[in-house]
Amino acid sequence: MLKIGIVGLAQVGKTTLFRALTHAHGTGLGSGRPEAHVGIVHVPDPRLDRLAAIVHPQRKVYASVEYVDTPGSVIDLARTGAQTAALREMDVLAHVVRVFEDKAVPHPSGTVEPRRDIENVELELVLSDLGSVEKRLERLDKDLKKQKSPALEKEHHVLGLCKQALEKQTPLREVSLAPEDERMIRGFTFLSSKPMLYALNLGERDAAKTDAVEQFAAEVGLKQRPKTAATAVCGKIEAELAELNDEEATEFLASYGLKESALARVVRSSYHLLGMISFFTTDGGECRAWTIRAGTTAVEAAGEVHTDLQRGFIRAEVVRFEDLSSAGGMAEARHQGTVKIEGKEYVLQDGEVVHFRHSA
Ligand SMILES: Nc1nc2c(ncn2[C@@H]2O[C@H](COP(=O)(O)OP(=O)(O)OP(=O)(O)O)[C@@H](O)[C@H]2O)c(=O)[nH]1
Ligand SMILES: [Mg+2]
Repeated sequence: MLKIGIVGLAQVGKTTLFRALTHAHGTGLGSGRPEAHVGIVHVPDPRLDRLAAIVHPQRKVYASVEYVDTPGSVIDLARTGAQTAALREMDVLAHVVRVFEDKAVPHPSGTVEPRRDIENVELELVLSDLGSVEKRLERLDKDLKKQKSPALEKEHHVLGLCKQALEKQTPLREVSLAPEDERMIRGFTFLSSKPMLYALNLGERDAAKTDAVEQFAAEVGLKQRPKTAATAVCGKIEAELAELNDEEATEFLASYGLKESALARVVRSSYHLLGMISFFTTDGGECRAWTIRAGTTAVEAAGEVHTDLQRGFIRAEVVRFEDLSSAGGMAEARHQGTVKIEGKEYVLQDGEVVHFRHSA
């Protein structure tokens, strides 16, 4: 399951956002409880809703993601060894950036300056990684003096590249390494290598503009950079939204001129950053969304559903969501010729509905 760590400076609205996200779509586990810091939430997906309306399954199972709320400033977390471990487990860091002005909530640095906060946090992640890299390089130097080894020399070389980048304050997510080199250093779970989603926490005044994220991103100095994305939220509004039922929520959003809650946007951006896509199954009385990496083959995807399906894989029947939706049913889609039979090596595309044929 995708793990999204909510990080940022102190008092920027992390917990407010976390509660809103987990309360609104929580699965029950930890959601909505004031003391909870981990919450598993369903990923809203209108495509799954539409499929269920066609297929009439007994159950509808959304994909889920895990949000982790981190307390206080991420700078303090990155500096204390024990806490960094929690950060290292995350797939994505959602950096909540304070943009809202509110005299009742003093900013620890005295003024609200998103650009400064973004730079400070980035620098801290870079420094934390530089510390780890230097320590490992020292160790490698010692070992290589005792005995030459191609594997260690290779590691030394790759970490050397990382060090060079970090010394120039370039986060590791911007360093392009060969896939094998990337695999080699994956175990270090460097903080600056994690995809970063900037969640700009706007004030109520700007709530209607959360759709216009580009404008705010430009104002706070965020440029298009590798493995980063920006989204805008309004913590206060999201917190209110979380208290409403679906119908009320839609109305409430509309009153602000918004189409969807922040959850959908946060999840979508995170998926996108990680190159994740969804496919659907409708077997066994269950309509279900699955999350896979882009590039996953049909036989690998079968393994996500069940190891038996992977082992006994024969063929996959694949239809695009749009085709099934417009056909209004599987039989009609077949009739229209949009259901394709694919083999093991077929690469699944986002939004495909798949039925795996397998031998027992
Ligand atoms: N006006 C306004 N206040 C907000 C917004 N989001 C959060 N706050 C307030 O800011 C204060 C801090 O919010 P929290 O969500 O606790 O912030 P945090 O980042 O979790 O704080 P720490 O965990 O202590 O670092 C609270 O008083 C919130 O009500 C917002 O969008 N607008
Ligand atoms: Mg908090």
